[in-house]
Formats: sequence, structure tokens, C-alpha cells
Amino acid sequence: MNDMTPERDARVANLKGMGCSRKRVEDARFTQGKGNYVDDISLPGMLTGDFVRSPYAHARIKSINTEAAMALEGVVAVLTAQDLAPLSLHWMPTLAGDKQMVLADGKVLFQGQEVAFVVAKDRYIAADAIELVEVEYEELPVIVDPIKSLQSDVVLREDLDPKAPGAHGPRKHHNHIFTWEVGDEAGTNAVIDDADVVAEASMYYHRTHPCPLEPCGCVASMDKVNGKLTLWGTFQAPHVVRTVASLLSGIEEHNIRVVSPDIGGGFGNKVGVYPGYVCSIVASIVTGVPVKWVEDRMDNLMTTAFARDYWMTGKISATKEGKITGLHCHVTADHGAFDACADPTKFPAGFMNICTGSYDIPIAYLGVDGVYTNKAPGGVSYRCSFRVTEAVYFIERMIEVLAIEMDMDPAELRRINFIKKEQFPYQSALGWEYDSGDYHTAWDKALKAVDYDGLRKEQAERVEAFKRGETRTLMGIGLSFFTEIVGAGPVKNCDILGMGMFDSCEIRIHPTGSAIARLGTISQGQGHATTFAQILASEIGIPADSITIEEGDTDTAPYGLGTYGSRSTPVAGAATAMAGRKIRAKAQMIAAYLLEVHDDDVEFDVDRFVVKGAPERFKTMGEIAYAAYNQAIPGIEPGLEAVSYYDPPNMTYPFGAYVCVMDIDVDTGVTDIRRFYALDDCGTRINPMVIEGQIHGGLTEALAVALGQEIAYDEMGNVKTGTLMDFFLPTAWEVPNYETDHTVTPSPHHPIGAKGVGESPHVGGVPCFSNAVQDAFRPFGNRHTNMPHDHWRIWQTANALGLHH
Ligand code: PCD
Repeated sequence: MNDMTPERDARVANLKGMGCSRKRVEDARFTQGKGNYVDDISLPGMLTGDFVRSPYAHARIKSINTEAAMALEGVVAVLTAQDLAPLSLHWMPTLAGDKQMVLADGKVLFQGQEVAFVVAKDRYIAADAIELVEVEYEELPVIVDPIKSLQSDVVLREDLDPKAPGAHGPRKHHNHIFTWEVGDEAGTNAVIDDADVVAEASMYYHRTHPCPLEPCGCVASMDKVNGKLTLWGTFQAPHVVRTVASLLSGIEEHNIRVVSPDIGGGFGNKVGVYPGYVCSIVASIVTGVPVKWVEDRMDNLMTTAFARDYWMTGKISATKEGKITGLHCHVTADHGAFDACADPTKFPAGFMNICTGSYDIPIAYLGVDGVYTNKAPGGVSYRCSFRVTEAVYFIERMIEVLAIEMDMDPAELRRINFIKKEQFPYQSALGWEYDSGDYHTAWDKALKAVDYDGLRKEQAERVEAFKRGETRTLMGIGLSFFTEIVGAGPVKNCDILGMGMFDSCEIRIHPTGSAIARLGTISQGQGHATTFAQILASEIGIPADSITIEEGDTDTAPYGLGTYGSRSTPVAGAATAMAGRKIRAKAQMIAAYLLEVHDDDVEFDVDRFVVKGAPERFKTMGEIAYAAYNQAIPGIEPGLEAVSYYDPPNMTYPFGAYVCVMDIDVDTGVTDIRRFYALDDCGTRINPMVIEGQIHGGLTEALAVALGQEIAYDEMGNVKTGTLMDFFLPTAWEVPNYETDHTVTPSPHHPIGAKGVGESPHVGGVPCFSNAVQDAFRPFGNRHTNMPHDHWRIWQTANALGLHH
């Protein structure tokens, strides 16, 4: 007709749809310094807020004197708990059903805790004023060890009735938060007691921190004339922030607008609600002008959401042939001063019950005890879906320890225990239904790619050479196979503060055939503007380059639960496809009308509807969009829009097989990663290049955590790693060349078969790096050593094994 009818392949390519390595559209502004981050926001008359923070980890506050600070030129207000108390805002609810002080109320419970909020003309004056606030502290005994905390007479949370249950049931001790149990403990113990082989291990997954390059911050602006509060901030879940802000402040939700502008990395750090947000809002209401609060690096590392801090003990049993028969896991979880873990309500230890991993384990038990200590609150899923990193680290270490116990090859031990392809959908002993997987294919491909047998031979030769004194370098082969659980989640079992975890997409096609789609998620660097347009391009036949993706403004975006737990693709991505299909259904009716045939007589073909059996008769999506607005079509409303709120029937279970080859200098403890191979299966792939970037980023954060990154405390509760001089953030210097690979096992329930991928490399990466270190020392009697494997600790391991003369 009116189209030059390019070849079908050319039309497909023109869409830049599913499977295309489309270049990231957001990079044009990021690479030219044109991003718009919270700290770029500057409003007329805007003030700056900053915190007086506690130098002590546990102390009673005897007095706060703000006079000298208030007297400083340029200081507008100094808020303390006393000022917030009449508004009931001196405490706030946490995502875990606990409550947290916004400003110190009677005492402080961790170093760096917010004591007073200074509001001044600029950041420098605020910093000077902080020095002038006089706080009199009376030191109290400090507890930094959760196991000791459960035996201590010292009561950390004096605000809680020691006998009353918490949000997750009975509490055993005044410093105890909850016990969470899954599985059959008696049955598991019976199996383990009778087993041919049992391996045991205790491991500490150290406290660390997501440390995004941009710290947390916000700008609050209360327009008293119109009664409207606008809050810009580094929020991974802007709609949730709006709802919480409304519930806390009493301002009606339609009068609050929350905007997440560009975000410089989230990694879980920007999910929670921090005192800075509450104080900025109050300060803006009080002063009547906008108030900005942006953390510095030390604030971020010392006080915002930490990750991990799990003391895990395990028992795994097997037959003589190495078939696993049972798994027992107990965790003592250090939650710091307030339980502010960001987990779906029914899961106080996140999805830790995915700890049976990728293996067909008939019976298992998990028990978790949450405990208060004098450390910062948090417990966030740093690049993992709600404690999945802990779970995968645990099982991947247990497998290695079992292999040592049985004197078996760990690759073979994994192979004989993997869930088989035909067992999917697979019901795990601890309650999950894995949607799809083909672990054996992935494993075989990985081992072949790295020439596993060749590596083992080389390793054995190296050990012999070491024993003969010819080399001081050992070789470690790190293996890991992981199953993630991402895409929270079915509303029936996943909510945050009572809000069901669906997600959304709203599409508006313009008359000229371009479009805008808005989602309930928010990119922090993942590239959603690029990839969600690709999903739509394939669904509705409009080129990705002609589709704007907008996220993060609650005044315009449909309600959604935000971006974390690799949920955007599984949930909002599904909503995008479903909304696209609604558009397509209406487009089909319009096309049929225009072509004067029955609706069923046209079919979708790339970027058009064609008459079945007569491909020369068609209407392009551009023509259809134009007609939708400009032609009276009997029985069809004008316009072409759709919205989908998607409640996923299940989560998605991406998986992967990783291998790390590492050389370790026994005398210096220095590690050299010779090779890192990562095979990922995230189902249908939207953008292979974006996926590769995600893998590189997640592996780098895994390397960091495994080899040095930690938030360490001394016994006084002082943070020893509060700056980037001490907190390890890898640079190009430490990062190896990653080899990426993939298999594709689509999710059977996701509309386009896609699973999440953003966190996979972190989840699989940490045990892989750690296993490489541990494997190097296996021939000399190492069973387990705790992370982080920095040079000093590796040296100590070598020394303890008698490898130094
Ligand atoms: N994809 C594709 N395909 C598939 C899947 C996926 O393509 N199959 C892609 C998408 O589209 C996007 C990405 O990739 O773009 C991702 O996705 P996902 O997986 O879905 O995820 P999301 O949701 O989106 O995101 C989230 C994640 C997380 S969670 C984290 S940590 C991290 C990751 O993401 N973070 C970050 N990554 C990243 N990147 C960046 N750049 N930055 C950031 O920050 Mo959490 O929970 O929060 O812890």
C-alpha cells in the first residue's frame, strides 16, 4: 500500500526490540555530565540540613544545648527529639515492623546516630553549627557481638517491654528480636543423625555496605499556599515513600509528590526511610522554604543500611555416594540498634530459606534469631534479593566442606545433587516453587569452557612444586552454582508495610505513532529507559527509539513498589508486556476496521497488522495510531492507551555457573585472579549488552565483599571502616577480565519468559571468589576460613596452616 515494505528482517532490526544490544539511551546525558541528581537540585531560598551525630555507640543523653549553634549567623533552626515529639515524629516505623529513633530520644544506640538536625543557609554554616551543639553523654556498656548480646544483662532497647512479643512473634530475651523457623527440624535432625556422612561448618558472613557512589539525600519543599509537599530524593521506591510520608505526616497522599531524579547507584542502600528524610520534611514545614539534606561518605557508610552480618552454622548429610540427604542451618542475625531490615513482611530473614540452593535436598530446616546490638540499623539486600547472598554463600560453602569431608571433587558433588531439568517446577524442602531450570547443561558448559580437568591437573602439579619448594604461589579453583529468587512478588505472600508487591506500566501512544510509557519502578543505573522500550517495541511494533520511558515521579507514574530485589524485569517488565498487549488488542480492532475485514482476519506482524493470507494488505502501527485519534471508528473510543498492574503468579529463579581461577602468594597473601568465567541464565534476554554490564558490576561488588570490603567495629562500637581509605571499593586495578556466557531457560509464567539478572552476579560471585581462596588451601588442611579474604587474613590462614617457615 503506502509503505515501501522493507524486508521483514529490516523491519525487525528497525524496532531495536527484544534481544537487541541497543546502546543505552541514558548514557548520552550521563557521559556528558548532564545527569540530574538530587544534589543538582537548587531552589530559591533553599536551606541545608545536617546532623549532629553521636560519637558513642551506647550512651545516655543528659543534655543538649543548642544555644551557641543557634547564635551562629546563618543558622535557622536546630531540631532535637523534643521538637519532633509533639508531632510524634521523634520515632518512625521501620520496614521490618520495629520503630527507630529519628533523633536521639534519651539515649543513643550506635555510633553516628542522629542526635540533632541543624538547618542553615548553606552546608558550610551547617557544618560549623554542628560543632557548636553541646551534647552531654553518659557512656553505657557497648555490645557489638550478637551472641554475647543474648546473654547480656544490658538492655539495649529500653523503649520495648522485654516480655512483649515483637513484630514477628515471641522474644526470648530483652535483646532478642525474633525467631523465624522454616522446615522440619526434628525430621532433619533424624536424617542427619542416621547419615553415612555429615559435614559441619560455622561461618560468619561479615557486615558490609552497598556504598553507592552517590550517597543518600533529599530535598523537601512544602508549599504552604497550595498545601503541597514535594520531595525529591534518592528513593528506590518512590511510591512507598509517598505513602509512608502521608501516613506519618497526615498530609493527604494526593498532596504529596515524590520524585526520584537520576540516581547514582542504589544496591539496596536507598530502599529504606532515613531520619534525614523526616527531618528535612519537618524543617521545610517549619521554615516554609525548601530544605536539602545530602549525606557525606562517612554518614553513608556509618549510619545507612548495612548488609549481611550473619553468623551461620550448618550441618549437611549425605550417603556414601555423595547424595545429599538433609540440611540444617541456624543463623544468629545481627540487626543493630533497630530492626530496619528491608524484607517483605512475612519474611523477617528475607528469602534465606532458599538456602537449599540448586540441589535436590529432601529435607531441611532453617532457624534464624534476630538480635539487637550497638550497631547501625539496616539489614538490606545489598545486590541480592532479600538475604539470598547469605543463603547461597552458606550452601556453596557447605557443599565444599562436604566435598572435603568425603574427599570428593566439588564439581562432581554438585553435579550429582542438582535438581534435574525434568523436576521443574520444583518444590523445595523449605517452601519455594522454582519455576524453571536446566542446571546440568549450564554446569557442563561452564566446566568445559574453563577446561576444568586441565585446571585440576595444573593445580595438583602446583601443590607438588610448592611442596618441593619451587614456588611460593598456590592456585585456587573457585566454583559456585547459584539459584536466585527474584521478582517479589505474588501479592498473596509479599508485601512491604502492608503494600502488595505488584508493579505497573501505563502506555500512551501519540497520534504520530511514537509513545511514552511510565512505570512504577525506578532505574538507578540499570538502564530501564533502554530496555523497557525494547520490550514494548517487540510487543507493539513501534521502534524503541520512538518510545520514552519515564519513571520515578509519583504524580505521573502508576503506583508501583519500586526497584530492588531484581524485581523490575520480572514484575514491571511483565506489566509492560501486558499493557503492550492491551494496546495491540485495540490496534487489531482498528486495523480490521480500516482494512474492512473481521478482527480475526488480521494478524500482528512485527510493526503492522496484515490480512491473513494477503500480506500485501496491511496497516502499520503508525497508521493505526493516527486513525485511533483522528478517525471516527464505530464502537471504539478514540485514543490508544493502556495500563497494567501486574501481580506475578510466582517469582522467577535465574541461575548460573561461575568459575574463578586464582593465584595466591603465600608469603604476602596477595591474590591474583587469573580467570573469571560467569555463565548466567536469566531466561529470555532483553538486552545482552545491558546484561553483560550488569554481570560486570555485580561481579565487581562480589569481588569487593569476598576480598576485603567490610564495616568493622571495635569493641567500643567505633566504626573502623568509615571512609574509602579503609572501606574497600575496587577500582580497575583490582578487577579482572570477566568472561561472560549464557544459557536461556525461559520463565514459564512470565509473559516474555524473562527472569531478573541484576543481582545474580553478586549472589553467585561472592561464594565463587571465596571458594577460590579456600580451595587453594584445601590440600593443606583448610576447611573454612571467614571472609573478607584480604591479604592480611590470607597471610594468617597460610600461617595457621604452617605454610610459612
Ligand atoms: N535485563 C535484561 N534481560 C533480562 C533481565 C534483565 O535485559 N532477562 C536488564 C533489565 O532490563 C534491566 C537490567 O537488566 O535494565 C536489570 O534488570 P533486573 O534484573 O530486572 O533488575 P532491576 O530490578 O532493574 O534492578 C535492580 C537491581 C538491584 S536489586 C541491584 S542491588 C543492582 C542491580 O539492579 N543495583 C544497580 N544493578 C544495578 N546497576 C546499576 N548500574 N546501578 C545499581 O544501583 Mo538491590 O535489592 O537494590 O540490593
